[in-house]
Amino acid sequence: MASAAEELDAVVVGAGFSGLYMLHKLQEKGLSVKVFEAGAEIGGTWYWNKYPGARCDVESMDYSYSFDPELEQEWDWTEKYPSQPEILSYLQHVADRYDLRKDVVLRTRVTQASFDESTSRWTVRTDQGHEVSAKYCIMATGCLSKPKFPEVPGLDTFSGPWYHTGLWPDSAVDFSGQRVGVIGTGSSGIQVIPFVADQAADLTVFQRTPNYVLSSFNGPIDQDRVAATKANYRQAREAARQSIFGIAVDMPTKSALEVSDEERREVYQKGWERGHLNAIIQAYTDLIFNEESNETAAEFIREQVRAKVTDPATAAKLEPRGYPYGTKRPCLDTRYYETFNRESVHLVDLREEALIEITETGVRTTAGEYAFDTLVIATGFDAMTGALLGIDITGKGGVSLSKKWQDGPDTYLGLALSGFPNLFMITGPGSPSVLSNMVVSIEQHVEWISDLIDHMTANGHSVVEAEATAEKEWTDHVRAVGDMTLFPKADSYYVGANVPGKARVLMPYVGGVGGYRQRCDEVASAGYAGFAMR
Ligand code: FAD
Ligand code: N01
Repeated sequence: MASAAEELDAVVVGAGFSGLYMLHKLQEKGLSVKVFEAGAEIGGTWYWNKYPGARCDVESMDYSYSFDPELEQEWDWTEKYPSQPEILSYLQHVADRYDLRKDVVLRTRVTQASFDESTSRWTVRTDQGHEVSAKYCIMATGCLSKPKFPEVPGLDTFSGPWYHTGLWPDSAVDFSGQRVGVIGTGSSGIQVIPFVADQAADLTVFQRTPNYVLSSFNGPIDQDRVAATKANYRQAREAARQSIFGIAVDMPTKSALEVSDEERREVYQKGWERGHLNAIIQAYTDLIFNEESNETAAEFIREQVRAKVTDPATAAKLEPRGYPYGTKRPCLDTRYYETFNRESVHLVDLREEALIEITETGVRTTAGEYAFDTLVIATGFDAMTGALLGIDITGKGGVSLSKKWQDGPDTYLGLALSGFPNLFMITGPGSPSVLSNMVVSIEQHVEWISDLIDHMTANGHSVVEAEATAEKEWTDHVRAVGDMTLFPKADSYYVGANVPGKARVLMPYVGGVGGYRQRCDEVASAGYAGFAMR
């Protein structure tokens, strides 16, 4: 006889920044909660992406939880931009400090979640045979957690080892003396390439689209900055919460076309030397709205590439062109462009010779074959919807999420879905998510969901569901705001273009984290307008 499903108040899927904080909030309420995590350790992104060179490109003092002033005072970051091991140990500290691990089930992937209309509860099943019944189902599955592989055939035939940056093994990989091929030059590729080059006998980089890569000027954290921030952390956090990208910067007041070439160059140069993701894109009011303005910043960055790369032909291939700056996620590097000055490093431009297949011995393009001992796959993720659609989720009337989202992900505030009561997403499509300092967005989502649960408890409600009209209005708004910008112009993962067959719609909300927060607060103050409760 099948045993009865375990009854819980809430199931959380994923134990990264989102799932851990959600768990903490639910534990504080005294609710029974289980977190299922596919990985062998907590940490999410910072557990899986252990490739050499992996680090954050939001400054450590900003890329951290703000919910407990004691936590932010007691933790000491060592670098301006924290490395993957440092962020992972921070999250491990958080898990231990708030006694979170007791409710986390590791090495367990949720495969199915279905809403039972007769009981108004979610039944959640895992690949380890769990079946639990929960009132709330909270997806903290991550925007960049489902790895994407090159669409060409043959990876399974390659005779040497290969590593996807997003599935890096726990033990160190030694590239010494090897011929290595790296496919992909997004944020992961540009981070791993210099470190592979340090060890490999020979490295070939396969680039399909050159990226806009700014220098990070990373180094030991500035202790004056630490002291100043710790003395004023509340104001700093508030400024981040009200900002556009979750990072407080001085807001621009002028168009890039309003100032002289000389003044603009000076501003971009200062931005460049600041080593900050937003220093150039937020230097003028119109860089993400106006192509002509954008081109001034794009050309400034191309000049830096030409200055750094000694071989003009290689520099020309590395110069980012064909899409506006900032419309694919820009990168911050450590020695990326300089790496191409090494004799052992070669660049293959896949716009000149297309990738055909991976073979037993290497990689074949339309121009010929390249032999390798090891491959590094840095081809990114099925972003924003991939992890959610990786679970067989069915709502009211047995309608699946994949059917609901066949033309693109409609959501209410990126947090909830009509037809899927009591299910919430953290950093779902339709929220600022990947366009923000994600910890700022994550905290806002978790706190908003937590408040909604309190509201339901206080009012004796057991079911909450986004109304279809509210969902449509929000989704239309997300797309309308997106269409005012240059974002739809690039074939980015923001629009699903990196995954063949995926609906092409701009998934993150580009209206800014401050404006988004205000809208969420208004919805809550209006008694959760756009939600039906009973
Ligand atoms: P994740 O950290 O992705 O955690 C989600 C977890 O859910 C994963 O552990 C996954 O295993 C688990 N999961 C998914 N599906 C299932 C399932 N079906 N069953 C069980 N478990 C499941 N953001 C920034 O703001 N700044 C940065 O500088 C930055 N750098 C990044 C660098 C890298 C290499 C990557 C990949 C992302 C980076 N990001 C950055 C984005 C980063 O993902 C977020 O900042 C943040 O860590 C997301 O936390 P999360 O908990 O929402 O998701
Ligand atoms: O993935 P990506 P990522 N054949 O999608 C190429 C965060 N992150 O893992 O641009 C050949 O950006 C693809 O080419 P193209 C951050 O949010 C942050 O690097 O599609 N090439 C591209 O060059 C980031 O944005 C950090 O033409 C193929 C690359 O692979 C997000 O995670 C570090 C291909 C994929 O780039 C994802 O970054 C790491 C194919 N079939 C990650 N398919 C920080 O620094 C794809 N490519 C904070």
